[in-house]
This record gives sequence, structure tokens and C-alpha cells, in this order.
Amino acid sequence: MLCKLIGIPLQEGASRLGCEMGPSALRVAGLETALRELGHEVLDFGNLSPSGVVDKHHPNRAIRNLGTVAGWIDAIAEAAYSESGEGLPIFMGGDHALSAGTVAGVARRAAEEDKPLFVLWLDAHSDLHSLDSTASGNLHGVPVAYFTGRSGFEGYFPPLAFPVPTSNLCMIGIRSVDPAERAVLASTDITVFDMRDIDEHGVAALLRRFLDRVSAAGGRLHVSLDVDFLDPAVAPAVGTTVPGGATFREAHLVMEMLHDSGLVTSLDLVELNPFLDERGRTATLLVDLTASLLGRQVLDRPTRSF
Ligand code: DIR
Ligand code: MN
Ligand code: MN
Ligand code: MN
Repeated sequence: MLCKLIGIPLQEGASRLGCEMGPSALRVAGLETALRELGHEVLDFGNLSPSGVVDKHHPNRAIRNLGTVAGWIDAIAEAAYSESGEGLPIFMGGDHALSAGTVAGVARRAAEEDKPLFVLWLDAHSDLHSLDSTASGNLHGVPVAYFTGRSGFEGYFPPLAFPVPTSNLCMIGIRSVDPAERAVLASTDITVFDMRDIDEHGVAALLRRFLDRVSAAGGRLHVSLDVDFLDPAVAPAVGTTVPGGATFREAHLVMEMLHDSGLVTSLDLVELNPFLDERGRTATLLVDLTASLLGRQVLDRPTRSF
């Protein structure tokens, strides 16, 4: 498999600075080597930069860095479209606002190939705010609303040609949802598996149901992994930790099942804030999880101590 590493040092969508160092930390933690050791060809495209930033103002005064983030989304969507024609693009973030661009870009690719696009959202949060409903003003809280074509982004974010149908979206790991997001979840057919669902049924049964649907539809599958999907005890390097997240084993199991499915066509690794890390521990975990997604087995895994 040809793996394409694309760095996206975007941090303006998050409340704390530091995500711009995410791509560097993933490189230092050995992402390229780990994938090569599995027999994959790896191309590192370096880091993207945003398109021309236009100052934009929204009536919601809480919103921060709107013009900057919109410029990033434009550039990211273009790159995601161009690089999704062959191989597996791995988008190394950067905060989760970048997924507004990656999903928009791969959705254009899927439309061109006449295939449905499915999105697996691994996150503590649903990131479903509109520009009107966000109270924090942090734009990493809005990408899902944007790429599913909800209203209110016109004139602020780049026009969206191919919205992802909500029925093609599955969220796993959810445990922090704001009231406005809850209302959206209640009124759409987004599949939401929260932590209680994982506790009761096990993550494997939940994921298998979704993967069976993707496979039956012959779809492309974009996976978006937010560091806060993981429990803060194993992944401390994220600005918005939420207790009670996925364990080390659950996360690896998800990745191993995704590998076995052969369905994944693009991947986001987002919200890694190396400034908050403990000696590269979270970056290393993300590298290991990506290796699991690309075929590393339990018995091949390196022993780590921190
Ligand atoms: C919260 C936090 N829902 C917000 N969102 C985060 O600011 O809108 N997403 N941290 O990853
Ligand atoms: Mn997120
Ligand atoms: Mn999150
Ligand atoms: Mn692994």
C-alpha cells in the first residue's frame, strides 16, 4: 500500500496552542519507519499551508480565527481531493477543524468514483456545532456540521459540493456533547455509539455492524481519529481531555478490525498537542495505532516503556 503523509499544522481551531506541532511529533515518533517496516511504500508530502486568509466576521462574536480556519479548509480540501486518487492519504493534524477540509475533499473524490462515502468519527465529542450554536467559538467543534451540509456555513467556509449523508456517519467513543449538538443528534440518523454502548456491547460488535454496511454499499471509508477518543490515562496530549475514554486495547482492536476490513481509504490523526505530551508517549501511541490500522499484529508489537 502507498501511504501518503500530509502534515496539517493547523491550531487556530482549538482553544490551546500546540497542535501545529502535531505533524512534527508524529514524524519524530517514527510514523514513516513504522509503516515501512510493515512493507508499505511511504511518501511524506511535508506540510500544507493555508490559502489566502480573508478576514471574516460572523454575528456570533465567540468565534475565533474564522478567516484563518476557512483558508486552511480550502487548501486542505484541495489536497485531500488530489491525493485520494491513489494510495492512502494520512492527514497528520493539527486540530479537528481540518476534517472539514479532508472530508470535503475525499467526498469529492468519492462522488467522482460514483461511490458512497462513509465516515467513522472516533472522538469524545460530536463536533456538530454550527457557527451560530458554538459557545466556545473553537472551530474544531464544527467540522461534522459542515461536511454533512448543515446550514449556516455559506459565505464563511468554502462552498461544499458533496455533503456526506448523515446516514453514512458513525461516531464511536462519544462522551461530551453540548445541548445544541444533542438536539442535532436526536433529529438526524447519525449512528452514535457512546461509551456506555462500548461498555455494554463491546466495541467490536458496534464497529462490525458499521463496517458491514460500508462493505455492502461498496463505499469509501474515511476514518477521523481525535486523540481524545482515547482515555487521558493513555493519551494525555490533547487540549480537551475527557475521562472515561477508549482503552489502549479497545483502540487497537478498532484499528486491527479496520485493517482486516480492507475498507479504509483515508485517515485523519488529529488534536495531538505535543506541548502537553509526556516524553512523546501520545505521539508514539498514535504511531502504533496507525501501524495496527496498516497491518501490525499483536505479536509484532514493540515493547514500550515511558
Ligand atoms: C466543545 C468541545 N464541544 C466545543 N469540542 C471539542 O468547544 O464546541 N472537540 N473539544 O474535539
Ligand atoms: Mn474532535
Ligand atoms: Mn474531541
Ligand atoms: Mn499497534
